[in-house]
Amino acid sequence: MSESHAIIEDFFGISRELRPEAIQVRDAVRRFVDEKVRPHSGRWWQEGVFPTELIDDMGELGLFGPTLPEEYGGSGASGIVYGLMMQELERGDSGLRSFASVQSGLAMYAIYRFGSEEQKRDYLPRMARGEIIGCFGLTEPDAGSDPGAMRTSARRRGSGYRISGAKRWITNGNLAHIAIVWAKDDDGVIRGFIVPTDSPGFTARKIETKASMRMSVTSELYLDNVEVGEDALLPQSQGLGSPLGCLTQARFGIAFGAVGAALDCLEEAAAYAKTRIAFGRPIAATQLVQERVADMVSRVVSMQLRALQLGRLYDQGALRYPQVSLAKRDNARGALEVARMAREILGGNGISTDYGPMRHAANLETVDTYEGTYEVHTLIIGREILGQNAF
Ligand code: TGC
Ligand code: FAD
Repeated sequence: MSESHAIIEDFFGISRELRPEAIQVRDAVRRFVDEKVRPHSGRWWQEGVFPTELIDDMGELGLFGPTLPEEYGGSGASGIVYGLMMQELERGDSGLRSFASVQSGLAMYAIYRFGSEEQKRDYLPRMARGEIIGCFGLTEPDAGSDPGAMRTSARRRGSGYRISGAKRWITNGNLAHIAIVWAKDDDGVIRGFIVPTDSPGFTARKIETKASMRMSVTSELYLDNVEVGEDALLPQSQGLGSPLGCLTQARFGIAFGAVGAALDCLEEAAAYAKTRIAFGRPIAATQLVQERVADMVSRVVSMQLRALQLGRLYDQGALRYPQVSLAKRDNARGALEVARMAREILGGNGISTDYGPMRHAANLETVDTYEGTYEVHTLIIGREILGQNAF
């Protein structure tokens, strides 16, 4: 990392608050992203390609399920270490972080938190190595912000279940070997199921029209009378609180990930401003560009402090989901604002994927929306403070 990048990242001395082992992990993931991702991310994004060849490396780096105990393939990492991993992946591209978020925070966490001992031993170590990829099917064509309105059903049939329904906007859908599918049982209670994606009646269709998150695979899932055994049910899952509990894990990672995207934009814009000459001097020497840069640094510092405190609460076992909502809401929006400002500083070059800001800005439109929109998190915070449900 160049000296000026270090000044930007540590403007408020964040690294001084991190344990040496956390810095070691952060820097190892940063090296991986610098060497294997950033040189190619613009092209992969343009081509709409997810680099599946990196999955083994990501498994070896311990990026899947890091907070889980070692017996299930994790490393018992702290929340802060998990967050820093997501930060560094999102420096490369939000789609790369999404891949890891879904694998770890959604699919693996659902099995860890709601699965049987047998399911945990069967799936988690292989998922930690990246041998089995998971996706998480909660959203439906007519139920996004309000997942309780889902229509997918799991009807009792003999000793198993028959699942029917459609899921939309599912990250990793066409890459996954298993889908965690949320469905209503005969009593209308939401339960989670591990559904192998090669089950008869299961189809995944890639959504090809995205102008955001182009490096990530996003799919529609169709389940047409998919038969699964009793062993597919996540036995501890019970009600909407179960999938929402998984979202808390992934939203936590997004709060850190957004910092990575913002840092990448800010660093690129600052470097560009120093070398781009207009009216006979570097644009960095103009007051308006300096004001922009100060605004960007200010937003990044706020985001870093929010993420760090969120990580501390996680590690103290004191984290509450409205706090995660606030951090996800404001860090996703903050990163989007930083990316747009960086794009402006790069002028015409700013709209090209030869540079990062436009790609990050386009991705961050999704980050601002998925895992609960800005408005949904606003209402979660409002409900927490005011005690009134305004959904
Ligand atoms: P509500 O009554 O508020 O809650 C039902 C039960 O769930 C509990 N709960 C939570 N528990 C843990 N974590 C959370 N974040 C929780 N939020 C709520 C709640 O305490 C209650 O428990 P209990 O025991 O009292 O029954 O339910 P509601 O129907 O009013 O809905 C609330 C609302 C709108 C906040 C919720 O439905 C919501 O969060 N909607 C947004 C949906 C969303 O975020 N979907 C994301 C899909 S996954 C995704 O986008 C992956 S992106 C890929 C990537 O990360 O890269
Ligand atoms: P809607 O719920 O239809 O909302 C539309 C608009 O109305 C939004 O602005 C919303 O904020 C607003 N709105 C809704 N209700 C209210 C209210 N009460 N008050 C004020 N405003 C309101 N889902 C998964 O399950 N798994 C995944 O892996 C996954 N990956 C995704 C990947 C991508 C690239 C994208 C784009 C989405 C992904 N999602 C996934 C879905 C995502 O979580 C939803 O898109 C999101 O929760 C919003 O739901 P919706 O799109 O149906 O919007």
